[in-house]
Amino acid sequence: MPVNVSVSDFGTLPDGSMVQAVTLSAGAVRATILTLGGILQSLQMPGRDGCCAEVTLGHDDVAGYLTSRSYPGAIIGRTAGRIAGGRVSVDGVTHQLSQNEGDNTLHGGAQGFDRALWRLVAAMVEDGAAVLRLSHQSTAGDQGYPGALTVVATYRLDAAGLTLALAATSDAPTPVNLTWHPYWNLSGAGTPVGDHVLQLDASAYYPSGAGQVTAGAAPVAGTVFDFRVPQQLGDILASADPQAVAAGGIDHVFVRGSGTAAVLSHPASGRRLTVTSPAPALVVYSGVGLAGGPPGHGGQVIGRHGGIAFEPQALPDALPVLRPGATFDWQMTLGFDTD
Ligand code: G6D
Repeated sequence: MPVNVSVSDFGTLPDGSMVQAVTLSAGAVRATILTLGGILQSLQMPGRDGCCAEVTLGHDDVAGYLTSRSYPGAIIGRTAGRIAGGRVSVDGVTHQLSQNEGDNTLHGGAQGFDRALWRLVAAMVEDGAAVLRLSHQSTAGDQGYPGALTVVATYRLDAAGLTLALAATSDAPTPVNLTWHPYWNLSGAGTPVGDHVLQLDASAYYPSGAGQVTAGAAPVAGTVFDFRVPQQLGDILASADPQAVAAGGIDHVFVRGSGTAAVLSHPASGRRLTVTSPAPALVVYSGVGLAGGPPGHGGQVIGRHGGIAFEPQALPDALPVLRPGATFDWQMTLGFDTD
């Protein structure tokens, strides 16, 4: 399989810094990643008709990413999800984090990892794969978090698919719960994902409470969130189930089993996305709040439910604390195939 890596300038940040774009290709799959936020800006894959379509939501300029409130394609940190009141306690000391969603902290605060300019460490062909390595240094006190955190992100594309691996180390105890936030629309047309079919390896989920801060886990059996059997997304997005109505669709934490985390398919095109990760939880977000954001690829209007995100992460009631000498490892692998 032909594998290639190329680097180009994408655009400048308000302070004049250049954002670079690195394109990894393996066969008919092509991924473009930005040094801004480690963002997956584009993913092109073939369908039944052979031609390649854009299947991840993104923007064609830096302004789109700085304007968006949906974290399209971004590496999320230090802590994914919501933290009530933005307060975390580490070893008995309470830290007030950046509160960027009312009183809560969402996805690492107002200037989370999605807004950082990551350092391009290496872009190369290695062992038959197209590889990109980025790094980010989050200083002590960044967004209110204790300790200085160093993160290395490694994207790897080969015949097996696209893997993102994250490795973090810290010089003091700090909460860490990293994830990745690409949105997927396998139609390539940007139409709502109601025509996609989803299967999840999850027998429990966390119903959302006030402010979308989750309470305890509950079985999916007997609920519209039972995706152990494949379901058409349109059925849940239009469901009268109180949890689906309150979230406007799907915006829930699912408790992972030991199998493939998620399989998303688009019967009309034959495209299928397979998600695997060792993380114990998977947030599934059906893009409830995507409408009204900046234009997508080629000026495409991104509407409500215009994409679906799968965010492997820690369980919401078990926020990991990383201590000096340890490494926080996280990984997600995406398989792309066509029936
Ligand atoms: C995550 O679960 C959250 C959503 O609630 C949020 O709106 C989105 O990120 C931007 O998926």
